[in-house]
Amino acid sequence: AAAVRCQAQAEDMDGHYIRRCVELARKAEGHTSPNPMVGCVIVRDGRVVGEGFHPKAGQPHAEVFALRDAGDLAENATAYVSLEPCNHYGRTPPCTEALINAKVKEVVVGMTDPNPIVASKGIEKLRGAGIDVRVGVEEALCRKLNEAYIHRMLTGKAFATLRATLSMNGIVTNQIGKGADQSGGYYSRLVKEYDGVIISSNLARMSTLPVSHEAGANQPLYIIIAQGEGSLLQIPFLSEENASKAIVFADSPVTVEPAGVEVAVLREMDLESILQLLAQKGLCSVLVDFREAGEGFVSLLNNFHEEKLVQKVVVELLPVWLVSEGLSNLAFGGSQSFLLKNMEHRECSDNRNMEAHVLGVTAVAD
Ligand code: AOF
Ligand code: ZN
Repeated sequence: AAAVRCQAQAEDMDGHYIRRCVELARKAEGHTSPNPMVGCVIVRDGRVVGEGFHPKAGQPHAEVFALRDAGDLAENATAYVSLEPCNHYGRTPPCTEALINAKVKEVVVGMTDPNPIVASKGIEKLRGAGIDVRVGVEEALCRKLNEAYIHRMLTGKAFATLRATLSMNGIVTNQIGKGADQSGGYYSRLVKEYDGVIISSNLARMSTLPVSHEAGANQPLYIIIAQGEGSLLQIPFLSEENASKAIVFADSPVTVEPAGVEVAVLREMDLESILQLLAQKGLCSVLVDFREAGEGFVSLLNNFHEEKLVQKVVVELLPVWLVSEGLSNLAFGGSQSFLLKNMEHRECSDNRNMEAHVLGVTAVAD
């Protein structure tokens, strides 16, 4: 019984330290692409002696920072890593070597690395060196952390999230919640988690685009879809200095102002090709922003479901009831809106089908 209890305790500790690895990894959220976010903790005699995370592609991996932090105390210690240690010479030398040289006794791995040049070879290498390796601790959490990286590795496409703002009566609007684009606002919080944001040329033509104002926050690449444009597209939110923060996908040649913005002319403007091209450029995740979406932009989503091109949907529900002309489900400009207040939500489950979770939202009319 004592042995069983002891093992249960060890498993608890494994989970505890891998959760800490994930927390550390997240410190670099938005900065690691095309690399994954990875965290590492070194524990000796029940005490944390080193911690580290991968800050940015090209820089050392999480294990290296944690081993440096631990120094000589890494000998005979247990290393916890949210992702399998690499076993290849990439931009940096293999982490398996660093762990072996540091003489750690055990390695606990959250999940194996889907990168075909790693894929379990790291684990084999460590085991071959006589290190005890446990794999698959808090695996679901580790997968969630790097869902975009994993998706790109397995499909060669960027992970796509659709976002839209809806009125209470379900009309897609071009507004974002008041203050939503301010530092810490919902939109800027969302944007900094993505490597890129796909927007319509209509939105790009508007004066300012919300970006994250937080110091050091990731600024995404703006991917502008220009269909049936004239010969000139002006993008007021960009200057020549930050022209590299955008790329235009157009269906015919177009001159872009400011100069210096990359333009890619695609004969067929489909979401699949766009997500492949973005993955090749090293983007793991993109947010598809629906504001000011015209018909061409909306048609990008034809077949997205069959082709499994979209992985997630995010909506922001505004406390307004919109009365739009002709009852279209897209409302811009001149529509009338009634402001509501005291919004509340609760999750309601359909008893016949437990998979269906419905969010019930109420708000008070003035
Ligand atoms: C680890 N620890 O912290 C990370 C790993 O170009 P490189 O040398 O940075 O290698 C990138 C690959 O290494 C990346 O695609 C992924 O397979 C792995 N990332 N591995 O052991 C880390 N970031
Ligand atoms: Zn590595």
